[in-house]
Formats: sequence, structure tokens, C-alpha cells
Amino acid sequence: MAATAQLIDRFQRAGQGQVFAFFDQLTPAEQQNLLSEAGEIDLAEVEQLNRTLVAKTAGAVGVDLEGLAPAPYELLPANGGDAAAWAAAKQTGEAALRAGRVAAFTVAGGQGTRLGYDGPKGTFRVTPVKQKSLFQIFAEKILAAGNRYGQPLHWFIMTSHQNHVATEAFFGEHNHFGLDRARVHFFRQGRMPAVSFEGKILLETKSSLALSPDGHGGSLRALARSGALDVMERAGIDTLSYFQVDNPLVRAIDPAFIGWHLIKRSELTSKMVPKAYAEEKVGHFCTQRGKLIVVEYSDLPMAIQRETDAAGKLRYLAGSVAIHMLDRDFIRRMGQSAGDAGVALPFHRADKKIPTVDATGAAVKPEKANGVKFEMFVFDALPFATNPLVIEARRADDFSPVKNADGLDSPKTCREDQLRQFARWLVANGVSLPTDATGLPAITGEVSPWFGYDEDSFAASWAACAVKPAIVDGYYLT
Ligand code: UD2
Repeated sequence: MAATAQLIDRFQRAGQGQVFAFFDQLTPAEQQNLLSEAGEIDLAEVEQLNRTLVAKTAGAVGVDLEGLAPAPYELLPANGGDAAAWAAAKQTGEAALRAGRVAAFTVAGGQGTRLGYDGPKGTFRVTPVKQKSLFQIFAEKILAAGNRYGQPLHWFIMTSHQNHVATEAFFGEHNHFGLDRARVHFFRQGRMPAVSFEGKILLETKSSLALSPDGHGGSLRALARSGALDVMERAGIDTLSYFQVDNPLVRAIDPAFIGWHLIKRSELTSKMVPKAYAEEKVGHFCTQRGKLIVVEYSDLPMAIQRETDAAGKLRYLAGSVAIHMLDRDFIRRMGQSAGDAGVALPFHRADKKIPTVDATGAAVKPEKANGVKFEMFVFDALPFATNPLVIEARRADDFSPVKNADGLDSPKTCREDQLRQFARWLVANGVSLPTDATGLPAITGEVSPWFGYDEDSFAASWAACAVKPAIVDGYYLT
């Protein structure tokens, strides 16, 4: 049988023949497109997901809560943690940076639908004065840290099929923001087909499948498959600093975080911030049967999220802000296919409105969820890691994502959090800058990561200014 007929036959035997319902009406180029997309699909995997995730109703896909307890974490010195241990961690992290063992890694494959922004999310402009894009901020932090430790850093960026070309073009237009382009590595994440509630793979058009990114957990496979891990190995990099594209406040390169990870011989270390309120939409670090896990807010019953201890503090306080340190060999182990390694990240089900076609081939834009997408989450790697660790981070210095057009986690809240951070750094160095009760200064301004990307680098630059710059409305330190 010819390859085409064989492929179609395999889909038919798997009960997925509808994928080729319009095949005879397509042009040769369209047929080729559909065949190539169909060739990407692992039918056995889809069959298994249909059995385990789709066949049950959304309500019945219960999460196992037995034996769940809040996870322990390393407290910051300000909150009672061991100051000497933090100082040692910072020193170890700085030594690793000077030795060139660390690279940055941004997951930027998401679609940014909630923000309503058309284009790769990393191109969204967020800073108060210069309107720098998310990508530019990360680039400058990475450049500045490379200068500080005398070792230029590599930066890995995971894109999706939808935004890969636009992302690379954006970097090209901006001359890679001054980074050595040989050290900036883009690669696409994998994709998964969406299925109907009956488990049928959906067509997006008559000649294409409804495919979507396989979640940030797909980054482990994608790092392995793309050759990124080999690049790391050749460059002597064994530690990857992982952060999300939507969070400009992140300490992209944080020596203490790196140091904790290395000292504890952890394969996967994560930052937590105390949840701001019980209903905050973040994952929760928990333990279960001796393993460290993250339970998403949508999976943890609200009664548990609201539980408090005797002192009135939230019991499940440790919120996951999607900032991790990953060991290269661990990624290699997790990035193999399930068959090779015997371990694999689980998929999660998300019910979505999926544009598709009806029985006549006419386009359908559904008004309510009509199918299921499958995604992997990177934090599901925690129970597979040796010596996994959680450390506390200060929200004000690590986390202010841009997710929604207005309200919480919006461009406005993020801009204000940047202004508060700059104000804290200035005040800590003797500048008098009036702020309101939340720390928000009355004037607008901006500190370039070149000048300071954390309190230490800021203090060093400030001290080096023979004549201190005037801090007036619209100031820009660079
Ligand atoms: C994520 C976490 C949540 C909390 C929060 C912090 C999950 C399920 N939840 O929520 O617990 O830590 O972040 O901000 O992770 N991405 C890809 N490829 C994909 C999907 C996402 O690269 O296929 C990237 C995306 O570009 C972004 C990040 O992953 O950088 C987060 O994606 P999200 O917006 O879907 O996560 P969110 O806000 O639901």
C-alpha cells in the first residue's frame, strides 16, 4: 500500500477516519498539508488520552487528594530563614555564573489569548517610560548578568508553530538587543491535536487539523529534540534558569536560587511566593506520598485553599509562580519519550472553544466549549526529580505577570510593580522619593537592566555614579 493510503487506513482503523472526510475535494498541496499534519499524530497516545481523560466527564476527572499536605520550603532570611545558608547559596550561584554553567530559558509558546494581544507575547511593551518589550527586558537582564559575572550567557527561547517566525523576526529587527546571536537559540515546541467530546480528532479546516501547543511541559521534550541540550553540553552548561514570557519582574538570573539548586544537588528547584489571598490563581506546592507536587488552583477544592492554621495563616500558602531551576541531565531523562525512559509527564485536559468545520466542511466558530485540548505542565516533573526543592521568593522582586487586559495581572498592575521596585532600590540607596502606602511613587521613571537588574547590581551602579542623577518625573537610568 502506498504511504498515503497506509496513513489514511491507520486513521480509519483508529476510528479517526473523519480527518480525511474532505480529502478528495482538496488540491494536491492541501492534501500534502493534511497528510503531513496527520503524520505528526501519535494515534496510540490520542487513544490513551481519550480513554483516560476524555471518556470521563469533566466533573469526574477527579484529582487525587489523599495524603496531601503543604510542602516545606526554604524561608527567606527576612522571614526566619538561615541567613548564612542564603549567603552561601548566593556565593555558589555566583561561582557557577562565573564558570559559565548557567543558561536562561524562556517559555514563550503560549497564545496570550487573555491579553487580547495579537503577536508573540514577548513583543508586548510593558516598561513605564521606554515602553520596552518583555523580550527586550529579559535580553538586557541576561546581557547585564553576563557582564557582571564575566561570562556571556546563552538564552534558549521556546516558541510555538504559530509564533516562531514572528518571534525570530522580532529579534532580527532589534539586532537581538545587543546579544550575541550565536547565543540566542529559538526552537518550536510540539503540538497536539484537539478532539471532540467524543474523542474524534477535530479538523480546523478541510485541509488542516486543529493542532495546539502541547503546554509548557512540552518544553522538556522540545529541549531534548531540538538539540538544545546538546548545545548546553558542548558549552559546559548544566543548569537552566526557567521563566515565563509574561513576567518582566522575574530575576532571570538569580545567584541565590542557582546556589540553592546546586548545593542541595536538586534536579528541579522551584520558587514559591506566599499566596496573596486564598483564591489567587496559582499552583500550590504540596507533598503527597513522599513526593513533591504542584496542584493547580483549578484542581484544589476551594475549602482546602481557604484552610488556615492556628495562627490564621493559609495552610496551602506556597504559590507556584512558574520559576524553576532545571538540571540538564534531568531534562534529558524527562525529555525522552515514555517508551524510552519509562517516565513521562501526564497530560491535562482543557475544554475549549475550538474553531472547526461541520459535516459539509463549512467553518464553525463555537460559542461554547466543543472539544478538548491536551497540555503538559512542567511542574509535573517535580515528583520525578531527585532532591526537588522549593525556596521562597519575594513577590515584589520576582513576580508581576501580564495576563489580562485589565484588572489583576494587567499591564497597569505590572507597570506599577516596576515603579515600586525602582523606588525601593532608589530609597535603599539614600534617595528621598515619596510613595503611597503601597510603595507606589508619585513620579514615573525607569531603571534599565543595564543600570540595575536586582538590588545588588543597582547599588553597585548607583555607588559608581560620581554625580548622582536627578530623580524627577520621567527619569531613566541606564
Ligand atoms: C501558570 C501556572 C500557574 C502560575 C502562573 C504564574 C499552569 C497550568 N499554571 O498559569 O500555576 O504559576 O502561571 O504566572 O502552568 N506556554 C508555552 N507553551 C504552551 C503553554 C504555555 O510556552 O503550550 C508558556 C506561555 O508562553 C507562558 C507560560 O507558559 O510563558 C504560562 O502559560 P499560561 O498563561 O497558560 O499560564 P497560566 O497563567 O494559566
